[in-house]
Amino acid sequence: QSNCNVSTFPVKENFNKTRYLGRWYAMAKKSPDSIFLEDNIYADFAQDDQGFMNATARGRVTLLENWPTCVQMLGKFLETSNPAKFKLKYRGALHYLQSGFDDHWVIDTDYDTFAITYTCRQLNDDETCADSYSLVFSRDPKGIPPGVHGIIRQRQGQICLANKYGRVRHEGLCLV
Ligand code: AZE
Repeated sequence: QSNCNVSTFPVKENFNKTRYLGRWYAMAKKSPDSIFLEDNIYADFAQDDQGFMNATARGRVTLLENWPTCVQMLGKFLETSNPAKFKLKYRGALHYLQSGFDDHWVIDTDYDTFAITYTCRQLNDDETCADSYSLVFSRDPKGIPPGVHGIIRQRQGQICLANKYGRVRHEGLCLV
C-alpha cells in the first residue's frame, strides 16, 4: 500500500495459462479514465494453435446516450519474460469499437474461484500509475466465495486501489 511504484506490485507466481482458461465473470471493477465496459462483463479465455492465450470479452457499454448495448471485444495475449505479465492486443468485434494495446497483469488467482487483473495505461515519472484499470473475476456469476474476500482485499491494497472498485451488475445480459 505504501509503495505505489507499479514495478513493485505482486503478480501471480508461476502463472499457469492452462488452468486459467474458460469463463470468468467480472464482479468488481476499477475503470480507466476513458470509456470502458460497464456491466454484465465476462470473458472467455482460450488458447490458439500457436499456444497464445486469447479472450473474448463481452459487456455493456453506453455508446449513445442512455442506450447501453452489448459489445464484443477480442484480445490476444502476448507473452513477456514474466508469465503473469502479458501485453493485451485488443479490438472491437465491430470496427467502430475501441482497439488498443494494454499491459495485462494477473495479480492473483486460484484458477477455480477468483482472479484479479491489473492494467496501467499511463505511468507517472515516479512510476506510480496515472491511469489504471483492474478487474476482480469470479468463476461463479453469483459471486466470489467469502473465504477469498480477504486475499482479494489485500491484493487491491497492494496495487494501490483499495476502495476504488465498483460492483459489476450481472443480469444475464450479453450472455452467449
Ligand atoms: C479484458 C480481458 C479479456 C479480454 C479483453 C479485455 C479488455 C477489454 C477492453 C474493452 C474496452 C471496451 C470499450 C468499448 C467501447 C481486460 C476484459 C479484450 C479494454 C472501450
